[in-house]
Amino acid sequence: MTSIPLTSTVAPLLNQVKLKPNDYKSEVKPIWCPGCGDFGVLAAFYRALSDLGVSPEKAVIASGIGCSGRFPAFVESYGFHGVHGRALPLATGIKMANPDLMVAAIGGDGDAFSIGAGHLPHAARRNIDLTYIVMDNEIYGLTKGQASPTSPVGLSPKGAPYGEIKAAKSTPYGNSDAPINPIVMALAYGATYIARGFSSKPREMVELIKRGLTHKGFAFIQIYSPCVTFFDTYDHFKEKTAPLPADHNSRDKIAAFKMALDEEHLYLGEFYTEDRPSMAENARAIRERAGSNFSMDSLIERYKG
Ligand SMILES: Cc1ncc(C[n+]2csc(CCOP(=O)(O)OP(=O)(O)O)c2C)c(N)n1
Ligand code: SF4
Repeated sequence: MTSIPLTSTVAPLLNQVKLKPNDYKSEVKPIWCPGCGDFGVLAAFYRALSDLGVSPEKAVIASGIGCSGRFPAFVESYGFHGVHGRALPLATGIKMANPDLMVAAIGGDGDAFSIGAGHLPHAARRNIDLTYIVMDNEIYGLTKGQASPTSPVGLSPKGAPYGEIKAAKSTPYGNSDAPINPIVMALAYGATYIARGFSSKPREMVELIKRGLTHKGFAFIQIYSPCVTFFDTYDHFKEKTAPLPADHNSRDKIAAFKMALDEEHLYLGEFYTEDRPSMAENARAIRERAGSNFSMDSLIERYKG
C-alpha cells in the first residue's frame, strides 16, 4: 500500500499575497437585511483569507440557494452560485478537477440539512479536502420564514420558544418536528474537522475558518447567524452559547458527542479534529496502484463489446 503524506493540499497556497480583508470585497454589495448575521460571517471570511495570504484567483466558493447562497458574489474570488442544496457536489467537482485550489462551500440550514442533506455524509466520509460553512439561522430566510430542519419545536407565526418571529407560514399551528443537531450529524458521518461559531463572535469565527481552510480533508463549520427579519435569535444565542471548556480534547470523538449533546449550553469552538487521508490522496494512491495500466483509453477498451 502506498504511504500517504498527511499534508493539506492548500499548504502551497498560503502566504502568497499580502492583502487586507477589504481587498477580498467584490464590487457586488451585499443585499442582506441590515443586521443579518451573514454580514459577520462574510467579514470573518475576508479576514481569514487575508491572514492566510491566499491569492483571490486561487480561491473558489460554491453555494446553493438562499440568502446565504449569495455569499460567493460578495467575495473577490471565483464563485459558483448553484442550485438549491447542491453546494457540496459542486465544490467536490471543483476540488477534484483542480486540487491546487482552496475550495469552500457555503449554505444555509435549509440548503445543507434539508434538500442538500444527502450530500453531507458522502463529503464527510470521503474526506474531500474542502471547508463547508453552514450559516444556521434556524429558518428559511430567502423564502420568508418557513420552518427549517434546525427550527425549534413550536415555531409559529404567533410566537416561538425563543426569538421574535414574524412569519412561519409553513407551520401556522406550531412546528412539531424535532430539530436536527448538525454537530452530531457531522461527527457521526466522519467529518475530520468539526467546529461551531456565532456571527457575533468575530475573532473566534476567524480562527475557526482559518483552521477549517487549512485542515486536510472535510472541514464542517456550523455558524449561528441570526435572521433578524424572520427569526431574531440574537438574544437566545447570546444567552445559550458558551466556549467549549478549556480542557475539551478535540481528538476525543466521544467527548465531542457529549459536548454537542449538552442541553444547558450551545458550545462554540473546535469540537473534533482527526488526521485521515483526503479524497484526493486516496485517488492518487489508487492511480499509483493502477500504475502504467491506468489510462482512460485502456479502460474503455476493456469494456468494449
Ligand atoms: C429545488 C428548489 N426547491 C425549493 C426552492 C425554494 N427555496 C429557495 S431558498 C430556500 C430555503 C433557504 O433557506 P436556507 O437554506 O436556510 O437559507 P437562508 O435563506 O436562510 O440563508 C428554498 C426552500 C428552490 N429554490 N429550489
Ligand atoms: S431574510 Fe433573514 S437571512 Fe435573509 S438577508 Fe434578511 S435577515 Fe438575513
